[in-house]
Amino acid sequence: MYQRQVSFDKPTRVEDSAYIVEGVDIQEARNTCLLFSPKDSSLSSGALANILAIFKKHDINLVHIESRSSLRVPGYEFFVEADGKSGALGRAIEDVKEQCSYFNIISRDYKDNATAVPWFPRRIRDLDRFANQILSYGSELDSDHPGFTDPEYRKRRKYFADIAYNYKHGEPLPHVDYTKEEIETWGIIFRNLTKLYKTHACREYNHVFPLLVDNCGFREDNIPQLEDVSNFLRDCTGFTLRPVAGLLSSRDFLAGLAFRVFHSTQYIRHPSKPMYTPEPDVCHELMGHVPLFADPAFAQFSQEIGLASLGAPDDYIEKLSTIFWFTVEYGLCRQDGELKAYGAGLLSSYGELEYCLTDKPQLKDFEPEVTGITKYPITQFQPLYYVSDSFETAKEKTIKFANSIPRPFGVRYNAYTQSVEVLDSK
Ligand code: HBI
Ligand code: NLE
Ligand code: FE
Repeated sequence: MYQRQVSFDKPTRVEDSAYIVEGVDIQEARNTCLLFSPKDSSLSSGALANILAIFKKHDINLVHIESRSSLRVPGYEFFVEADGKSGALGRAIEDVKEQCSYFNIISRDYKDNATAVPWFPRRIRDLDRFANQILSYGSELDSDHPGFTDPEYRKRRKYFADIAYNYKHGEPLPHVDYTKEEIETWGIIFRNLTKLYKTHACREYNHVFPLLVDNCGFREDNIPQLEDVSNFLRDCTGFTLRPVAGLLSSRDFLAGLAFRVFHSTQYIRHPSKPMYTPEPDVCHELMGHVPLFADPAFAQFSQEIGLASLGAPDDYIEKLSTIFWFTVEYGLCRQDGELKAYGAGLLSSYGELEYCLTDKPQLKDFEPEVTGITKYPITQFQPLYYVSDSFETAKEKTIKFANSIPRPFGVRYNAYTQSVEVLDSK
């Protein structure tokens, strides 16, 4: 993660047809959803039948169909998920489009099709599809990584990457027996951080932390299990954790948040650099992120960023992940006239937590439009932090920004079915 790269030696999964087999994504077409209104669908009752005949002619199965009256045009609107060979699907799409007054494609191949909207998960189970789309596998270390020349550490990283790679939604999170050395590293970080939280962490953090001590085994001599922590979070705000084998694309990582799912690493940083690491590790996820995902307002704020990202164009994903960086990762807030840290990257690094409240860094007020286009370094203490008054204000500002993202439909999360509903209007 010191440098993001795409190639890695990943195991190939063949038992499940949703995954890549011998380099061909046989489910590629299944990732394609279509949202359309047939012309004159208010006048002709056979509008859908005509469309279905076109799919039949091209040998395309529709594995999911929804219909509703359209708010955009007189008559009906349909949302379908198509399954078929991509060439045939392309031809079917051309034919169907001609019959429609409104037509949208949601596809993984959006880069080749200027009118398509990027694919996004609609059911929580769809997050399983990210498992094999990791930018760098957790065991690949760059030559400047402190563990690069440590074979034991590399072996351990491979172990963690493999257990996460094979995880599927609904399974218990893998239980890990940490080594004595790993627990010692955690202990050093735990001891130093807990000395700082009283004075440096925001009040919401300090409210939740003792609950994690009581309920999830947050102790100097114990690295908590993701399963226990995930169950605790589910009870607080419905957030859950998912193990992840490496770095996800920003698009995929943010999409998880729409479902209140946080992709979490499980390995620990190299023992030679406990006070700061640029990579997420189990200390960062548990000490940094977890306490605030237990806070209702913060959970909602995080989910809003996730929902805004679904189907958003690439340049807006960039802005949203920058907003994520300056809030969820490195945010400061003002409480009772004092500056406090709420960003996870600060709350998991005793080096940067101390530094961020000194007079060295520059401070600016959080404004999504400006914050979203700010450049930042990823391997050193931040030169600039953005300050918010509260999670509620940060959320309101972010929702307002999200509404400016061009997207031909709206989305709404249904917590009962853990799925995203695609709406024809915002
Ligand atoms: N992937 N596994 C993982 N963990 C992260 O913290 C993470 C990621 N991908 C992208 C990312 N963070 C951020 O840089 C933002 O782009 C969201
Ligand atoms: N710098 C953080 C730490 O040392 O815990 C991790 C940041 C991950 C984005
Ligand atoms: Fe993080």
